[in-house]
Amino acid sequence: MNWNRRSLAKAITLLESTRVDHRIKADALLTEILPSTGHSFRLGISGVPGVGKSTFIETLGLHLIAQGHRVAVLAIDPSSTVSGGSILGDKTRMEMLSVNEQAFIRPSPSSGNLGGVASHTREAMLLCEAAGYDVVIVETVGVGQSEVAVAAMTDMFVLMQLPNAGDDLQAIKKGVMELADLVVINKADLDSAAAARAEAQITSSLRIYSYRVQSKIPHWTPQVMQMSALKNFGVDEFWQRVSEFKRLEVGNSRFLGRRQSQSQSWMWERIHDGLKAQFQNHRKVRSQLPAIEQAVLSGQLAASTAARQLLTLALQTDST
Ligand SMILES: Nc1nc2c(ncn2[C@@H]2O[C@H](COP(=O)(O)OP(=O)(O)OP(=O)(O)O)[C@@H](O)[C@H]2O)c(=O)[nH]1
Ligand SMILES: [Mg+2]
Repeated sequence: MNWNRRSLAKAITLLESTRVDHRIKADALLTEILPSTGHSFRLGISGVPGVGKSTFIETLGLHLIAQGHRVAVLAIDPSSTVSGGSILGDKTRMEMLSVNEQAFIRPSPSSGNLGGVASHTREAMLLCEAAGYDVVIVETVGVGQSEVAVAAMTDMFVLMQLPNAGDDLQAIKKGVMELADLVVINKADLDSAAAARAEAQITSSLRIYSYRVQSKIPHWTPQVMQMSALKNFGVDEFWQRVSEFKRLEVGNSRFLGRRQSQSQSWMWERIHDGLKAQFQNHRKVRSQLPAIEQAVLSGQLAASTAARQLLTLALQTDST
């Protein structure tokens, strides 16, 4: 297939459609392109609003394009699933990258739950790979579960922090820290002493959180570095670290292992979501649900018994 940015954008729109005939076409397309996917480096980037994600991705993207790469940027914005609007992926703040022929920028799908949005983004990532983008960046704001979703679809997960983060460890949620392969302290130009403090503090907390077993096989351990995306300081070093991560993880087969387990979890996640949707739409379930739920609330029926009754209804082959 011959792709340009317009046909890629149209194909992604097809993937995001909820129409049944579109979904059939989209699945056929995914199956067709699958052999040409997987050849990119998938980089996840997360951080609180204003940390400098857009500034960094623009600087990094242009840097990579200058080296001959083609860069796609996809966004998962948890707020868009609530408001229907997209605060991420704003092209205005990646002005130079968005007009570059070697870049493709796509904002977050603006409808559906996080699971659905994440699934669309994964599929969009496959399309970008088939279209020849060899670096795919998936961006998310550091709120809610979206970081888990991004870490679960990328080869390397990067958490961006502000220099003051180390002072009170405010934005550093333990769970998110555990996901990070690399923590970048951005805006180091504003306060170098604070950035150095943050680096030391985050380095020591990473050691605490890091539960990775010691092994003789060389492997990557989470790292911390300083950067100024605005002043283009540290961006070169960032990519060197990414390359080192890739070299090590490909060498010890963890790279492939991570992708395989991601695909497997993705399949099961979609099965669970699909079953749940079918359950909720099942005619008999819908008609019985209010009464059964009420019986649970008033203490007449044990919750587990209610669940079994509803599941029995849903699993009856006659779904009319
Ligand atoms: N001094 C300094 N300012 C920066 C740096 N990186 C980004 N900024 C500024 O910080 C502000 C926010 O940057 P963005 O790149 O829009 O941040 P973001 O993380 O994409 O924010 P959201 O899209 O709202 O989540 C802008 O005014 C940038 O110019 C940096 O390294 N140093
Ligand atoms: Mg932004």
